[in-house]
Amino acid sequence: MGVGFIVLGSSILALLLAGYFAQYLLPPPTPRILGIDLGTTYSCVGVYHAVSGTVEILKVQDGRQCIPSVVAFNASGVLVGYDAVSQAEHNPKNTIYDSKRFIGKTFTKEMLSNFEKLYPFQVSLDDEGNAQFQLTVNKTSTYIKPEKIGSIIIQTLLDAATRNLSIPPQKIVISVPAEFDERQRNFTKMAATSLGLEVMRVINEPTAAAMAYGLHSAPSLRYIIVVDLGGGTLDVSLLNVQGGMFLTLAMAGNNHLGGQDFNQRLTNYLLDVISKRFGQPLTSNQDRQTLRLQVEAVKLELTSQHTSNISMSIESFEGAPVFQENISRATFELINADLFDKVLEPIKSVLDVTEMDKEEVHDIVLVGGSTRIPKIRQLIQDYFNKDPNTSIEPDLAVAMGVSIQAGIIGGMWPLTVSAVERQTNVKKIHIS
Ligand SMILES: *[C@@H]1O[C@H](CO)[C@@H](O)[C@H](O)[C@H]1NC(C)=O
Ligand SMILES: *[C@@H]1O[C@H](CO)[C@@H](O)[C@H](O)[C@H]1NC(C)=O
Ligand SMILES: *[C@@H]1O[C@H](CO)[C@@H](O)[C@H](O)[C@H]1NC(C)=O
Ligand SMILES: *[C@@H]1O[C@H](CO)[C@@H](O)[C@H](O)[C@H]1NC(C)=O
Ligand SMILES: *[C@@H]1O[C@H](CO)[C@@H](O)[C@H](O)[C@H]1NC(C)=O
Ligand SMILES: *[C@@H]1O[C@H](CO)[C@@H](O)[C@H](O)[C@H]1NC(C)=O
Ligand SMILES: CC(=O)N[C@H]1CO[C@H](CO)[C@@H](O)[C@@H]1O
Repeated sequence: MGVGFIVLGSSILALLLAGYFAQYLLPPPTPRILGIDLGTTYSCVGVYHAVSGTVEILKVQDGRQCIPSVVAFNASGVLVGYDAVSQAEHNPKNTIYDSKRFIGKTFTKEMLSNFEKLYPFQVSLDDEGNAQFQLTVNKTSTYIKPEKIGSIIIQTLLDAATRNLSIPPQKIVISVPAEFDERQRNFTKMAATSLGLEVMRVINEPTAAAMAYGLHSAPSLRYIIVVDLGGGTLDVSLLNVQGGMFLTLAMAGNNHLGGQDFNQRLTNYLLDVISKRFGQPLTSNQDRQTLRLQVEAVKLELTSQHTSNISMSIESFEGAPVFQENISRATFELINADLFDKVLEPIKSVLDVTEMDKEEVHDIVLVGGSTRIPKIRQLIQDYFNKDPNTSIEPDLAVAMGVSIQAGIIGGMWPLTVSAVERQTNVKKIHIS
């Protein structure tokens, strides 16, 4: 088991270290380098503890580990994470999300009209073609750059770490998508260096996920496929690792496939049921919002249960009737069947371009909340005829991996293992 591997190797060392610290009456060292996963939808921070040999993902807001990568501005100040999300509906123009999609990239004027359709906030371009978000707060218009949004999120993670470790950390390791070019990596770094932090290393997210499973200490050459299925995008990377050196061999992805699409299918299905049952369509935004929230809850429940149910009173209909519907996992799978099948496409394409057989892949690492969906796991498992690595929470795998890298760089890692990446010029294949 992946976790077993890490725990076993390091627990022996933990014993040695514990003995060492006891012998010299030293307290265990406080982790000094943070691992930061600055994600498109969620961001998390972790530390590696030398003595216990464990990674701890810190609690950031209200006891929750990861926070939404959302920053909002209003006349009282700046709101981050859950605080920003909870007021988003009332302040859509000044609530910025998805800023990672803009960081370090340049755009043309033609692309702006696209953003107008996609986002409630306003995106404009500076003289160099960098994106900036236009805010209207305190009756004045200001611009804020994507890297500044990144800084605000990192500051929030840093504050949580300072509270937890009681000394302000000054060094971090940060992860970025494998497809980020040098400029995107530089701008991501800047988000941290502008806070006075030293960025010890920038690592690729798939590499981090593989490290979470201890694959950097694999004794011989291994081929790894990392499947990252989040809220709106699917990213697949084929890596190999030998002697702690990671190499990205191929990348493919679909920028329009993820949890939101599965929710939309279920929402549409239920809107249809409502129309038929009550003889009128559901048009009220308020009721649709209630339905959408319940759909998300149903999707989550169906990852562990075989049935789930919706129950809501439809306020906009005469007499506010109750709508109750049981939804089976089979129904959810049926209405999403074609979308689920699409998960295999980029997997096949990374194997195609590298002329590899699926039998040659040693490990399949699943990342991103949507890989919890049992049918998706099963499709991947059937395709490879092998169990994927799932023992680590798919939302935390990247954060755990960067924290391990931070531990290695900080010399906290038991036994000297190394983990480095060789940069390659592999181009991502886009599938839609
Ligand atoms: C997961 O990863 C480890 C490597 O740490 C590997 O040995 C194991 O067989 C993998 N597969 C599963 C299903 O856990
Ligand atoms: C800004 O948002 C916070 C959180 O929603 C709220 O408590 C505060 O009243 C808002 N300030 C203004 C001036 O609207
Ligand atoms: C708006 O003005 C208030 C009071 O001057 C200030 O506290 C707040 O930070 C300002 N908001 C922003 C986003 O600049
Ligand atoms: C640090 O965070 C961990 C995990 O969230 C928690 O168990 C621990 O109690 C925290 N320590 C302090 C001093 O806040
Ligand atoms: C990235 O930053 C480095 C050092 O700060 C600089 O030398 C390099 O030119 C930058 N590259 C790009 C593409 O911005
Ligand atoms: C849903 O299932 C429960 C019991 O499992 C049943 O009592 C209820 O009538 C069902 N509702 C519908 C709308 O089928
Ligand atoms: C998601 C949801 O609403 N689930 C409910 C289904 O019905 C049972 C009892 O009938 C509730 O306990 C669940 O909360």
